[in-house]
Amino acid sequence: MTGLQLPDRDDLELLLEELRLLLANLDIEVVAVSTQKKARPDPAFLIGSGKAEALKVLAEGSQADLIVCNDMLTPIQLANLRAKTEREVWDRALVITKIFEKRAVTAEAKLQVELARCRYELPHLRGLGRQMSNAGAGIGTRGPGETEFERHRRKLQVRAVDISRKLEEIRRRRDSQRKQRRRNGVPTIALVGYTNSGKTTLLKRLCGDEKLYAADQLFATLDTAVRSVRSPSGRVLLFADTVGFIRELPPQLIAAFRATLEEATQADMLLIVLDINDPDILATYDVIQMTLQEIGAAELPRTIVLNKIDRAGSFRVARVKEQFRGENIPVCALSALTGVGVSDLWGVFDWLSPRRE
Ligand SMILES: Nc1nc2c(ncn2[C@@H]2O[C@H](COP(=O)(O)OP(=O)(O)OP(=O)(O)O)[C@@H](O)[C@H]2O)c(=O)[nH]1
Ligand SMILES: [Mg+2]
Repeated sequence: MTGLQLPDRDDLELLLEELRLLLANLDIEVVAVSTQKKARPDPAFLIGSGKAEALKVLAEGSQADLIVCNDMLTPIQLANLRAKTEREVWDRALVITKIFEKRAVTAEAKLQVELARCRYELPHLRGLGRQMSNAGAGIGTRGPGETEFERHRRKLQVRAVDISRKLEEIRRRRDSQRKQRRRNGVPTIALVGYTNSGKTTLLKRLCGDEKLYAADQLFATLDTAVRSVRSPSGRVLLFADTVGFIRELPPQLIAAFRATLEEATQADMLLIVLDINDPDILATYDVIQMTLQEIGAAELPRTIVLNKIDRAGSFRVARVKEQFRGENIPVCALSALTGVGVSDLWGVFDWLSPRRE
């Protein structure tokens, strides 16, 4: 595993720790870590070329088959690192995409992941194709690899367009369902937050549907699930579960999961679910803010849910609540797993009414 310490990056440790966890979710064990301080990424290797050489030695010494880079690699950097280290090389975006591939169950999730994969591969193919044709071609002739690459590239392009069309249909269907709900006067509340924070567990607790899948793994949920719930005061509310966020979620995935994430952008309120035991809870909250901004949901009314209080002491609960007080947003501390504190949540929905068209 390798990563760059750039001047504007103060969370490399965190990113690497998270990358280790992401890899564990693919049953991959990290045997060695190598980082480098640099003013800016090297265009050829990301890390310096000497460091790339050292990485090869490190990989040999620790018998690593795979090199995983925390930073996003350009097609050229990826090809160069592969050649230099004689190892398979992945970047963070590819690791996350692979977990999504592993978790996708429904047809929609599979299509979305495949689209993200196509969009990830296309620029890489272009880079490789250029390299191959430069290597073998004389002036005015076609490179030996070019036609093969071109064929594969065109196939991917056609597939990407095809999937986009299917997803667009799904989006339209969802949109008209949402409009219908609004006409019926039912407000929608979307559960958003970091992966593994307990969104699905909270939805299970609220609606009692045991079939919803919650698990101690990253990206357990890749689909939206919308459930109607009757509040203690007798109001009907809709809750939408969504795909979890993570630091540096690849843009291809955000784009491909638009139909799913739109459930959040179109909601009347967001429940931002945080794990109260997260030692970097404020940094995590910032990541969520940024992701919400990217998907266009930053302006929605919100409530902060500090989850998993069954595993935190009362001092911790009070302290984290205090930290969020300045945000001027309702904060609710609860345990989705045991149900403690969940009854306090209902009050925040009292004034909620569905958006007008
Ligand atoms: N101790 C404790 N564990 C919890 C609580 N809520 C959720 N969990 C556990 O946290 C893990 C993740 O829960 P999920 O509900 O799947 O989390 P999620 O936010 O939906 O995660 P993704 O779908 O991956 O984004 C599971 O093992 C849950 O049992 C809680 O209040 N207390
Ligand atoms: Mg979930």
